[in-house]
Amino acid sequence: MSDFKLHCFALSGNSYKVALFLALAGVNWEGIFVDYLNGETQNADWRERIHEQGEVPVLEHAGARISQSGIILDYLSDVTEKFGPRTSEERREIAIGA
Ligand SMILES: N[C@@H](CCC(=O)N[C@@H](CS)C(=O)NCC(=O)O)C(=O)O
Repeated sequence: MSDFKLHCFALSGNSYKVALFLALAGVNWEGIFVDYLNGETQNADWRERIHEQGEVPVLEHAGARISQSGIILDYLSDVTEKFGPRTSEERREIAIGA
């Protein structure tokens, strides 16, 4: 069983940013394909289970479910202690890029 689950799809740049982090960090993760183009995120059941506003990416980890790619990246840098800022200048630079 994976430590991190990422609800995502390949055409999503926001998903890609998070998937790239997970891959480069070398953690145990899996992508869960979201059939966005066929309207899966419009589905009431999907919205109730995964994200009420129907947005991707969504990360599941340690009982938490987190959305918004920039927030996810910040969370991941905290829990993995990788790719985080070493200075306040770097923190601002990362926030702009995320
Ligand atoms: N601010 C969000 C944006 C996420 C976003 O726009 N995701 C798109 C797919 S890449 C989406 O799910 N949009 C929902 C919709 O169009 O209904 C983030 O950075 O994660």
